[in-house]
Amino acid sequence: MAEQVLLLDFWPDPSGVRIRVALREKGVEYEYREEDFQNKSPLLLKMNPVHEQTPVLIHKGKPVSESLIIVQYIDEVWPHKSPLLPTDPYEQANARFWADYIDKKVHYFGRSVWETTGEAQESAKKELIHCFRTLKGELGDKTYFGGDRFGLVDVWLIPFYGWFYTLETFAANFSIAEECPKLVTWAQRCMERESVSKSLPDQHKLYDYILEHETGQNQPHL
Ligand SMILES: N[C@@H](CCC(=O)N[C@@H](CS)C(=O)NCC(=O)O)C(=O)O
Repeated sequence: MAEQVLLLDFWPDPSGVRIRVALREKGVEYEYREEDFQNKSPLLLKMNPVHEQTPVLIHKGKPVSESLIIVQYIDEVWPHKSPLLPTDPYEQANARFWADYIDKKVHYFGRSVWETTGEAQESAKKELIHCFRTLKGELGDKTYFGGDRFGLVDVWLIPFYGWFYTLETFAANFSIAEECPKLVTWAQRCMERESVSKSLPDQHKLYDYILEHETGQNQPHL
C-alpha cells in the first residue's frame, strides 16, 4: 500500500462512516482495522491516548483523531480529487457550522429516540423532525448540501440515513419519508455514490446491534 493509510474504526459508528466515505471519495486505498471496545488494541491506546476512541486515521505512521479533523486532513492531503470543503473561508465556516449542528442535534435526538419511550420519545421524535426540516431548508433545491458537489455537510449527515430504519422501528407511527421527503430523496441520491453505499452499514444489521447493545449500560455509545 503506497500511501500507508490505516483506519482504526468501529463498523456502526457514524464518525467512522464519514472517514470511509471521505477516503473513498478521494480514491485513497486504506487498510481497515476493526476495534473491540471491550478489549481496546494497544495500537488504539497508543495512537489516541487522550480519548482512546475510534476513528483514528494513521497516515505514514502518524495518527489523526476526531472525525472533523480527520476529514479536513484528508481533504488537505489529497486535494485534487473531489474537494470536500469549500475554498472560500465564509462557505467553509458555513459548512463547519452545519457539521457541528448535525453532531449536536441529529446525533443527540436520534439516539434519544431509541433510548427513551413514551413522552420523552415523542419529544425526541419532534425535535429530530425539526432538525431534519431545518436541514432540508439549508439543502433547498441544491443537489447536495455542497451545491453541485458532494461535500462536507453531505459526508456529515449521510451516516444517519443508516439510522432511519432503526428510528422508525423503535418509534411507532414515525415515517421520516413522510415527514421529510426531500431529505430522503437527497439521501437516496447520495447512496448512488459508491463511496457512500460501500461505507454505510446494513440498516438491519445496525438495528440488531442497537437493539442488543445501545439500550444497556457500559456499552460504547454511537
Ligand atoms: N468526537 C469523536 C467521537 C468518536 C466516538 O464517539 N467514538 C466512539 C465510537 S462508538 C468510541 O470510540 N467509543 C468507545 C469509547 O469511548 O470507549 C469523533 O468525531 O471522532
